[in-house]
Amino acid sequence: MKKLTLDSLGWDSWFEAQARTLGEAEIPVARVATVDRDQLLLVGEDGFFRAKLSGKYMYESESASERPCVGDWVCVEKPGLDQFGLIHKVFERRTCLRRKAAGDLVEYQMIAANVDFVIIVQSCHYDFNLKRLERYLVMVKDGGATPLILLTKTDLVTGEVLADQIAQIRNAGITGSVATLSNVTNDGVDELKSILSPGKTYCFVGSSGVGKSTIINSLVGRNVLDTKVVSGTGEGRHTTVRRELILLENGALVIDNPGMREFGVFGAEEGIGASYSDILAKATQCRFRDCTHSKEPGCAVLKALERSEIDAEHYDNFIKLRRESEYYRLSYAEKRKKDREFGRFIKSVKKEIED
Ligand SMILES: Nc1nc2c(ncn2[C@@H]2O[C@H](COP(=O)(O)OP(=O)(O)OP(=O)(O)O)[C@@H](O)[C@H]2O)c(=O)[nH]1
Ligand SMILES: [Mg+2]
Ligand SMILES: [Zn+2]
Repeated sequence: MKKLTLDSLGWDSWFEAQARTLGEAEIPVARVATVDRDQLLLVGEDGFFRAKLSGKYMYESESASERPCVGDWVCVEKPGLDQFGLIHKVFERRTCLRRKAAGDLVEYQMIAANVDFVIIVQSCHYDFNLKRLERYLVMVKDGGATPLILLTKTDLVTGEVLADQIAQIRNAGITGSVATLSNVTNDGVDELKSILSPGKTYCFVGSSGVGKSTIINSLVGRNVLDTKVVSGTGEGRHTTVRRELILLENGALVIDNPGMREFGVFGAEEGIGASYSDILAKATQCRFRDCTHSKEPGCAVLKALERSEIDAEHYDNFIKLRRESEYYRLSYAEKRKKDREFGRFIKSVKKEIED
């Protein structure tokens, strides 16, 4: 592998200024390419290598959002060849992409750090949704990156449908750049390539199955990422499971992401699924599909609770978390409608995209 420079990996004066305050002349730094539980893949001047968090860092970092995520810059000690590097510090992020974490109204889940542009991908075939697009725009703005909108699968719709979707975006007052492409006919792929600059980081987000990994494979020119055929309605099944930083030939850096349904709420429900699989398994046997498992007749969860097949405290936590997640969704919807502050926020987002 040819020698990389830190600049080519996205290092800039923002990080340089932090490095100087650390007071050491030669601090080995690297960028996080992938996080796999407690193991990380880093990329530095000598290429890719594995690392872990130092015990001290683990101990001192109080919240999950302080832990390194893809795109972060870290200080890392490299004990020797074939050994894990040890991460001592995570640099303050210049920008980030984040969403509300499960069951917590304050904590955020980091999606990616230090991204310059977030490419919001929607497929014009079944996936296009203006409200969701606006929510993505708000999320991108919140983290300080610049949004780019990309409509995929143009081969599956007529020109009229596509034109109508673009008109809907414009009528909503969103004036930023909207790119369109088809991975089948390759229409628009070169145009997308031409807007990616060396040393800049582009993070792809959007629902599962819209073609994020397919585009990145096409940009790389090789199948570096898994993709999977989706059902007739375009519904995906979460082929990508990991966030990953990839270096393109032209020097641009791209981050692939697993599909997101609705951030915030989705984050919460994902968390519920992982920790409460026993309750969710029972819930499939409830009489009503929209059972809240609190009072309904024929509720299999309540029955299991009565028989002590489910722990009472575990059940209480589940209900509490569910309520918080619903509360969050409601408050979000209400904000959208009533809160004038939020209206102004949306306007400032749109203004920012115009500028
Ligand atoms: N017709 C058509 N199919 C496409 C296009 N782009 C991608 N696909 C297909 O859509 C399916 C899903 O593509 P992926 O790239 O795996 O989607 P993804 O967004 O990475 O999905 P997740 O990893 O689950 O988030 C694959 O079968 C692709 O071949 C396109 O422009 N047109
Ligand atoms: Mg994918
Ligand atoms: Zn129930």
